[in-house]
Amino acid sequence: MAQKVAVILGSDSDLPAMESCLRTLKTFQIPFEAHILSAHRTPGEAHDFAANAKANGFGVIIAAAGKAAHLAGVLAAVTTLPVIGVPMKTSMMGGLDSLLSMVQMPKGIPVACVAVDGGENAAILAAQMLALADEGLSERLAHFKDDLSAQVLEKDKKLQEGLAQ
Ligand code: RP5
Repeated sequence: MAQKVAVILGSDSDLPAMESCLRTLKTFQIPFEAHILSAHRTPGEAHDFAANAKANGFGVIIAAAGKAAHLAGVLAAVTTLPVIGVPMKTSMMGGLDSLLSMVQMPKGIPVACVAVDGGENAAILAAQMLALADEGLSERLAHFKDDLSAQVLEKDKKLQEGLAQ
């Protein structure tokens, strides 16, 4: 059975920024669960989820959090699954607090950190990880990248047509 992705939100206030992540996982037909679990408000539940995630059929964990965003690191501390952190935009310099909290993990416990509010890229990166052992998913990713290229080439074509007028 295909491995699932776990999307952990530090708060329900993170959900609007993470809708694109959930939508992208659906687009790639990746089974996932989404949960609200906080490193500081529900530390026991967050710990237990990550510690049991591999046994429960998850292949990747995506963790979205803002401000002192230690959620991804706390989850990564108790699992060997790859953890992708999504720093949430905040009122402090556009989310620099969240970004540094995630990306500056001390050695030994890595977190793969995407851009501030980069939920869509987190889903694509998770897809690429799972695609290592899933040929169908690998083909869907290849089509996705072909589509991206085609869109850019079409835009360039229109630009050239406009410039020639
Ligand atoms: C973090 O604090 C959450 O991930 C959220 O981004 C931020 C604010 O949370 P709320 O006060 O809106 O619940 O834990």
